[in-house]
Amino acid sequence: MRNVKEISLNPNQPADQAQSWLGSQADHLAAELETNGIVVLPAILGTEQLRGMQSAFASRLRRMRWNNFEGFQKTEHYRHMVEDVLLLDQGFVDLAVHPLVKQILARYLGAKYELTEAKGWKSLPTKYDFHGWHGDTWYDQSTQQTIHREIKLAMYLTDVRSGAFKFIKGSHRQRHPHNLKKAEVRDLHSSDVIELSGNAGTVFLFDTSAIHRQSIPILEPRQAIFYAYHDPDVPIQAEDIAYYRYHPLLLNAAFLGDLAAEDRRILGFGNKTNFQPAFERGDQAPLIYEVFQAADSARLRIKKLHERITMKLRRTFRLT
Ligand SMILES: O=C(O)CCC(=O)C(=O)O
Repeated sequence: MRNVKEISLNPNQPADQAQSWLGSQADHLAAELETNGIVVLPAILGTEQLRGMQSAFASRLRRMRWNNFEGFQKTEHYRHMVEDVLLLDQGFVDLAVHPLVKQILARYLGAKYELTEAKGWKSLPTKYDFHGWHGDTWYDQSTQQTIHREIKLAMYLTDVRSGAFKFIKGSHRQRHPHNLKKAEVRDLHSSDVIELSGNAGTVFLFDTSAIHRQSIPILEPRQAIFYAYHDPDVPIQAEDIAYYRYHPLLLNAAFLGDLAAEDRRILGFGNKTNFQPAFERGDQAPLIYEVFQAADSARLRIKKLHERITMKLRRTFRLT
């Protein structure tokens, strides 16, 4: 596997030289992606950019999202999910449409791909095996014969020494993606396993049809983001339509100042293919949600009452 430090981007090169250098790096990295199903990129973000992304992401991890408090979503025990990270900081957008990333993706996915999901999460320390070996299911396997291409870009926001991303080299595009059964896991060859520990800022691309997982035990919290790129015209599997997983990206106008036409396409500007008008989730909100809502309404009423009584007392006794 490529050592991250082997290649570095040089901002002082003349534009045409830089372009051809970029092209040859992209050829090289795309070939590695094609062979192994995974490739680590050179350091493509500056320290300041990384810091901005880390602190914006951390701000969403302080509490669970509720009412007018932004925060993480919690739908499982071991991960705090931060959806729609492109809203948070310029660095998340710059990473999504970084020239080297785009060139590799164009080689691997063709000319029609878009960024279809941009989220991240904090994995909590545990020894429990909460999410085993799998390939990512996303397209409708009941109608699609083709193993469709999807690439995830992953980036660590914390230094990762345990709970690293784990991947079976060369396992991409062999079968339709699925969760592996025990017998399939027993047949995996340990010599093909790549475990990707690395510092905050480590960026890698992998084909999501390949067998992968987060390794356990997770000894310290890990923060990472994962972007999914695929052709938006490929029919999505039913459960992701029901959840509206691949909703058009939520973007922040402040970060969209310098986009080229290609970037706007990649970010899905004007593409309504997977937009669901007046979308509402089909499942019922849990009872605890109703209880919190009632408790918060009571809190607001008591606050208002308290203000009115205080005002009245002030007027009666002419207090200031
Ligand atoms: O969190 C990890 O390292 C694994 C990520 C993963 O399995 C996925 O994105 O499908």
